[in-house]
Amino acid sequence: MFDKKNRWIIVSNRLPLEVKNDEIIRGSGGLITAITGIDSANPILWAGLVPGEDIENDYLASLKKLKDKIQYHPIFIKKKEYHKYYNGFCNDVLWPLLHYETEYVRYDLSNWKTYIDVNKKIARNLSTLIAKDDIVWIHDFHLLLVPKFLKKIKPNCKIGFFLHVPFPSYEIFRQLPMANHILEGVLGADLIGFHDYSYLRYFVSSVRGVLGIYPTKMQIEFNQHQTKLGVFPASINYQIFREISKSQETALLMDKWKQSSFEIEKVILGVDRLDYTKGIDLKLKAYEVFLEKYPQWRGRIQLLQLATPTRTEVPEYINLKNEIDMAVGRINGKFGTANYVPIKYMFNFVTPSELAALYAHADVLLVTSKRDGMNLVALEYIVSQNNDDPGVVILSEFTGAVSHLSEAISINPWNIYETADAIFHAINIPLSEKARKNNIMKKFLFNYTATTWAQRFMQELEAYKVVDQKMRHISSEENIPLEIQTAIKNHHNNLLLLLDYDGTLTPIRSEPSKALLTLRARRLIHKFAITQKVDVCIISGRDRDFLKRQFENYNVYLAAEHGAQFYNKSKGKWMTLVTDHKKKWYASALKIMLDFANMVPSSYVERKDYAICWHYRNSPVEFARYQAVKLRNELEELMRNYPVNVISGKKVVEIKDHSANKGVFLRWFLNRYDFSDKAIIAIGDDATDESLFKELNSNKGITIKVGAANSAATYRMDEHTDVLWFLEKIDQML
Ligand code: ADQ
Repeated sequence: MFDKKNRWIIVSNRLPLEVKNDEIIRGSGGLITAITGIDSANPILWAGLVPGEDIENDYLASLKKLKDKIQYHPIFIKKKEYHKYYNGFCNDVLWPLLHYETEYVRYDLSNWKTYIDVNKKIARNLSTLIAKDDIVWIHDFHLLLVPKFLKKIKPNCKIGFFLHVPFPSYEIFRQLPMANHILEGVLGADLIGFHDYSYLRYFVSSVRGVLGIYPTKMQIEFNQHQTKLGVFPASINYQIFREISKSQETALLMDKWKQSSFEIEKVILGVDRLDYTKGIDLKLKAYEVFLEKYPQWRGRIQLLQLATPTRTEVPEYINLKNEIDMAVGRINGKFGTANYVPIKYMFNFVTPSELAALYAHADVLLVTSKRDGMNLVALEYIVSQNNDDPGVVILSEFTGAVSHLSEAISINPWNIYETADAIFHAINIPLSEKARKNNIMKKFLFNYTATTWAQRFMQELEAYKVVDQKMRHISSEENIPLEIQTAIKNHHNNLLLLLDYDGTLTPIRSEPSKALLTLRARRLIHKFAITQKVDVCIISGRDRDFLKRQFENYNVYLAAEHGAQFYNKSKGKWMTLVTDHKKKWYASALKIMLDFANMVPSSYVERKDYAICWHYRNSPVEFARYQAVKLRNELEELMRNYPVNVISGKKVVEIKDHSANKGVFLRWFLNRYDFSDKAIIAIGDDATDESLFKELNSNKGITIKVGAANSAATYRMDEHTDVLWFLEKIDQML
């Protein structure tokens, strides 16, 4: 069951409150409408940036006076930094790119760096707020990296992310130079929500294309962390909009509208932020075509366009405003008379009652967005309609809302002739049909509110099984945990170290041959190897030649190919530990894989003794990926009666003897040699280390996972640099 007491920490770019002359002013916009519409029994804390210099005291004092169910947590930021992050990256890069408007994109490396810094700062700030059962819900494209940064500091905290804007197709998204960082950032979340299924599908294909991962069933595994995906269309607070639309104030305002346009028979309404994505230019063109094609309506119909000012200081937006102003002037000049204004155009903010009056007054709402994550205006219009004389919605097929508003008239806004005909059709729909349409959609919105939206999302996040709560964190900012120190001391400083290689002793490199030991790591291994008290065993998926080269002069045990081959340091000899079934499968698998290597440019086959890998990291991406799926299927089909596993890794397909397993190796190793007088510590970052951890846990050893993923290990560290710090600390102890 959903726990009503859990606090929801909602995080958005900005807090929805501004302080002006000691007064708190509420902002407007789709995200604010959706979040403030939530009526939840869970306590809500809303965190967000507040830009400005020396404003902390005033802001906090004003907040104190505010009476609100929601608590607010401001994160103060200097205006200059905010400008670079918000205008420089969010609005100059992400907003246009995510809306397919690539010609508006302006890259600036230093703005990207600021975006990273600000996301990091927010994550750090949040980490000081989060209590044990809090659930964190991060909103929108301004904060795409926060999930990763926060997960790193608070791995046990449930983190959700919701994208309010569209996610574009892979072909668009891949243009973003930092596409991989953005995806890695957001994949730190446990659940990612979208308005529409198409956005989810595009996200999955971008993850596949950019990161080379193959997500399954709405779930993505990246760096051994699972992220669930889901579709949660945002909604509005039905009751609030009904109440406002029925209020006296709204009725008075509506009368005013009626009086001011009493000769007008039909009113078409547009309510949009003045943004290039909203397609106001297309709306005006379509309206012009309508007046041309249906001259009988001239003098009897009016387009009321409310455009909300947004980013008014930015050149592109100034140009857009000029363009719209000119188009409105031209159309009014062309069709207007002394008594008739075809377009009434307002460029300002309005109060909720004024907006409700416009909604109730208009016969048709016309939405011509070129791209729109959802479009809450359409929902607000439907809910605000009077039951006796409801209006009709004409809705662009490029909005998320079109999937949920089944009775709206769907149009392609680029087809201005179709839109003109849709206007004609809409104003001629009989009342009974309009009522039928409005009732169906109103009923849907009565049941599916902003609260339902939030609860569905949070319930799914709540149900998410977060990483093992028991894993204790080892950090270079603290000391080695006392239990580990005691275990080492109890064994008189005698120690067996079981160490993975890639990602543990070295960082993961895209070129495996470049993942070499640093001087710092070499020095440590050398020091351990020469003391009598410490035994080191390197256990890796690498083949024996590579390990031999890396550890040539060190007196350490080596287990290559996940323990299939073992180097006995006292005898200076390699031995094979897996049963040799190789003859049965190796040659035929190799033949198939070589065929694929010939077919796919720049791909190659790596022959290990008990495994074969087909690597395609430098090959043409799409083609290679397609062939990788084919290869895997073919191998699984042909090898199904042999003792092998076929695994798809990062740009690699591997077939290996199934007894080549680190856990199996460890069991053999501990039986073969007597380490009973030694404390045993295993460190690894990979999925293949899990069998080793399980085996060692049952032998009372100390197991340490590197990275944030779930694991059977008892301890965890953030990254490979912490491993070196840890080993140095141990060295100092001995
Ligand atoms: P927006 O782009 O802001 O939101 P939208 O969903 O249409 O777009 O919401 C606009 C909001 O602002 C509505 O609640 C409306 O009432 C209000 N509004 C508009 N004009 C106003 C005016 N002149 N004065 C006062 N209020 C006004 C982003 C995405 C959308 C997505 C939402 C929610 O771009 O696609 O639907 O988030 O997820």
